[in-house]
Order: sequence, then structure tokens, then C-alpha cells
Amino acid sequence: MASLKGPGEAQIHDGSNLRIAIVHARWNTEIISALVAGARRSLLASGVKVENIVVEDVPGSYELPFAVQRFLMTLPIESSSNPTGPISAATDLLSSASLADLTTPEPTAASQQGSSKSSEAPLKASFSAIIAIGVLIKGETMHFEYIADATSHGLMKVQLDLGVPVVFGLLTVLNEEQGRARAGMDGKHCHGEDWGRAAVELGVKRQVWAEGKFT
Ligand code: RBF
Repeated sequence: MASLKGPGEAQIHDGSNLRIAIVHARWNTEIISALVAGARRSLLASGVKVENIVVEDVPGSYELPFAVQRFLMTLPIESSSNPTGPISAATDLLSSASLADLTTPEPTAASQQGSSKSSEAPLKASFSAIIAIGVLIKGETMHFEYIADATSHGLMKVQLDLGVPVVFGLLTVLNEEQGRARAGMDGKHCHGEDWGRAAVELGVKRQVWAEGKFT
């Protein structure tokens, strides 16, 4: 019988035109590694090109909102003038442009059709979606509560402020065992896979919604 929990029937979305970032904390590294691997697996299975997956790490979950915000405050220079790819040409927009530049929708799915080299299509936004991954394990002090609250609010704020989907890959668990189980380390389901699929779905839907198309 299908489980009541989880994101429901898996939908297939084509991620071949997307550029996705994974930003993860290093605390509880073993669990993090399994979650990141799961997210990468489902991104690749959804057609996201390996060169369009960017992975970066930060010390702890508390740093995730800032890192995500900085990632999204970059603008790739169009590939025709940038043979080395968008990453090396990323520009800090804080000093050079207004926030409006960041919320400009990406080229729509329709506008990318017909391009013989869709992977070289210029992107207006730096990333189609970003996955923030961290593992918070409750300890004896109040740190867990403060970090969980600040991080979740920060991630929500940055996605609404910048108009780019931020997938919430923050596990807030009571012990290591709960974390290992949710990362699929006991051979069961890895939540990182759901996060990869969520990033692709939101990245694709963001393009479709930008065309004013709603199902
Ligand atoms: N970061 C995590 O990602 N997961 C944790 O479980 C975690 N626990 C912490 C517990 C304490 C007592 C402290 C001081 C920090 C913890 N951090 C954790 C690190 C935190 O997210 C951040 O990296 C540091 O506070 C530096 O800003």
C-alpha cells in the first residue's frame, strides 16, 4: 500500500535546461554526504546535466541562508562571451545591480525550444533552484532550537525575496539514528532524492508559470 507520507506520486520533469545548486553544511558529515548523494542522483535521473550541478559546503546549517543568498546574487555572463562557463564569470551583483535583475524570470521553456544548443542558452538568473542541506541533531542546550528557527526562516526569506525556489533540505532530528534513517543509510528511503526532484519540479514550473501557464 502506498504511504500517506511523502510528496505523493513521483512526477517526471525534464531538468535538462536547468542549473541547480546544492549548498550543504558539514556538521554531521556522514549523514550529509548520503543526503547530498541522494539529491545528486535524482537531479541526474531527471536529466540535469552534470556540469549544471554546483555543489558548495559551509560549516554549519546556520550559514546556509547566507550562502544561498550569495549564490543567488550572482549572474552568469552569457556563454557566447564566456567559453569557460557561467561559474567563473559569476559577478557579484550587490555592488553592481538592483534586486530587480535577480527576479527577472529565466528564459521560458518555449523560448528555449528551437535552440540547437539548449545547454548554451543564456540564463538570466544564476540558478533555476537551489537545495539547502543541513542536519541538526538536538543536543543538551538550546542551540538546536535557535539554529533550526533561524535557518528555516532565513531560507524561506531568501527564496521569497529573490524569487528563486529554495528546497528545504534541513533535517531536524532528535538523535543520529533518526538522521541516518532519513538519509537512507539503513537501506530505506533517502530524503535527498525527494529534494532533488523538488528542485527540478520547481525549476521547471517556475519557467512555465513565467509564461502565464497554469494547469
Ligand atoms: N550545525 C549543524 O549543521 N548541525 C548541528 O547539529 C549543529 N549543532 C551545533 C551545536 C552547537 C552547540 C553549536 C555551537 C553549533 C552547532 N552547529 C550545528 C553549527 C552552527 O550551525 C554554526 O555553524 C555555528 O554556530 C557557527 O555559526
